[in-house]
Amino acid sequence: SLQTPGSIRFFDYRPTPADVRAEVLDGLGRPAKCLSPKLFYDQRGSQLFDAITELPEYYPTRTEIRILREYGSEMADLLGRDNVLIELGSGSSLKIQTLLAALQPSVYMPVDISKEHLLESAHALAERFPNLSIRAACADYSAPFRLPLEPDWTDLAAFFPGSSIGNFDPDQARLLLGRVASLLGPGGRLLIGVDLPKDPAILNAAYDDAQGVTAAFNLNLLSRINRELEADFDLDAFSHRAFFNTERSRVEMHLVSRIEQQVEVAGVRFGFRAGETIHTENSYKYGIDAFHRLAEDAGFVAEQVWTDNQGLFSVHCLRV
Ligand code: AVJ
Repeated sequence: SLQTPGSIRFFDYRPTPADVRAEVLDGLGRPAKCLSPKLFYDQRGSQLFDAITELPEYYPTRTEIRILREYGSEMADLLGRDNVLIELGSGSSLKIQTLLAALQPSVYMPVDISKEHLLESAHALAERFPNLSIRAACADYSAPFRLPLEPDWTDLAAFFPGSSIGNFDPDQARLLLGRVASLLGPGGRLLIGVDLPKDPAILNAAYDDAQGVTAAFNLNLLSRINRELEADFDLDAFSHRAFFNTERSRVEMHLVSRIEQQVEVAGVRFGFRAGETIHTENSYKYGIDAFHRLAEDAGFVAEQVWTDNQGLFSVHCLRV
């Protein structure tokens, strides 16, 4: 571990960098072509995602923050204070800032796959909360992961905002929640943001906004592949498609080939029929009962749930 100034300690578990080449070739080689949504977040993609969170149509971010502000002290009562608070996928740690004053953890442990992002936001947080002890862990929580926990720390809580759980298929989501439950141990609490099913028109607009920011976010995947894998995707020959799949309760994002074409990626040729798609993201939406079932299958007990007054988004408190 590396000692940085102030109250920050940094632990690098060196998440193995995704083998982008192998992943892309595997996804494009399947009968139903797909690419992992993890690949969205290069530098430009992360900027575009930040822009998405400010769009009028993209309700999740601002709605979740409103819920956290409104019910922060109730959440703190359930999560407990003076504990160790782990945040999964902390990113720029914006949401936790609305909760820190209420939660008053003795240790805050942001976990993120991006080292730069993690260090930058840990330093910003240390300046705003000079008395907070921060243990930043660079790790990939989508696979089994280690954390810098001390054996005598028994009072653990976790925060998993943004409905990021919705990017996993239900089976993977159950596995991930199960790992979090065993990491927290008996009595541990998880505060988790979950987007709710709703009028498809609202969902379709949220993932296909009028300004085309989400379209740019989706298409940026192809620019990234062009740059990193010496590919020759013609971005004008693909279009963004997003829709709510009611049967599976998920928003799907695709890149649709406008024409019949061939694309070369890392020396391999892929044919596209006109109208053929690359499936780039699922964003599952769970009603309260459906999420309770998932959480209970993973070893949690549902303790409390808060929503906004329009029923757009939910924040659950779960107990191990
Ligand atoms: C980062 C998974 C919460 O699914 O809403 C936003 C990503 N994709 N617009 C989501 C996303 C398109 C986002 N999450």
